[in-house]
Amino acid sequence: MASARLFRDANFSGNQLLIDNPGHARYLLATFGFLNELNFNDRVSSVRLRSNAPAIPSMCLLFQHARFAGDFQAFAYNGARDLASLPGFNDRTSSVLLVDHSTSPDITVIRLRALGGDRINDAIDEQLSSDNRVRRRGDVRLKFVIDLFEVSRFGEDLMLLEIPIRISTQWPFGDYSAEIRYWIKFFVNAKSELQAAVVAWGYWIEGGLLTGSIEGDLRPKVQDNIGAVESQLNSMLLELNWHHWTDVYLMPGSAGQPPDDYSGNVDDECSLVLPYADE
Ligand SMILES: [Ca+2]
Repeated sequence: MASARLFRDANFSGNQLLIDNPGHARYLLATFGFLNELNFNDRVSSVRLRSNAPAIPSMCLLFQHARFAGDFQAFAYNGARDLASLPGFNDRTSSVLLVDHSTSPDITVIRLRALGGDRINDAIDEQLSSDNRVRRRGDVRLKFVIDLFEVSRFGEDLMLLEIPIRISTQWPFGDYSAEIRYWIKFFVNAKSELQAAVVAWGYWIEGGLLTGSIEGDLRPKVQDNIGAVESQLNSMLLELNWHHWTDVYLMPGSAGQPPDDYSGNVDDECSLVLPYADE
């Protein structure tokens, strides 16, 4: 098993809460609801990490917000590790993720935002250009998502592609802000190539008098674009077939080579972990 014991106070004192991953699942989720119910939301001040499988690089990630969002700190362990205090993260944790990494000696980590660069914004701008009332109002965001329970994908690693847009309307109504969202699943196909599929989609539109009519317009477009988003992603992923990938999974932020500690913000980057086996 791999586990994290959370303590209310520094130096392993005060009330404690055990989070256990007995079967070495890739991801073990301790949600906001779970922490909050047991009076541990924004209360964690020290942590004991334990694993009885030293061959498996384990990691404990503390997140600032519910739903594994916001700032996070990732702590690596493969035996016993004690965090007597949490500098910069004291009393902030609102959800916790335990990760057991691949045991493969050969792993490549790819940071998707860094890899895609401006091409991601450019590709989206091209898709939006068919409608002159719609334009992008910021960078396209790539986010790690692990609990999309709304479509029964709790515990599955997905990448949220979030496109902030502005929709102009007729005078006197002004502009409306909106966001288009696609949730992406990465997988390795029978030829050991990396591929991606859209498994869910959605949108948010600023509230107002025209929200309903904007939605009537936007909804079919978001749905119609699924194929274009998938083919653009897959053409970008073609560049990554320099190994025979055996698996793929996601980590939030700019992950290092496991089992390195790291930290960041979920909104900033999303990393692919790719074990491989070359002939
Ligand atoms: Ca918090």
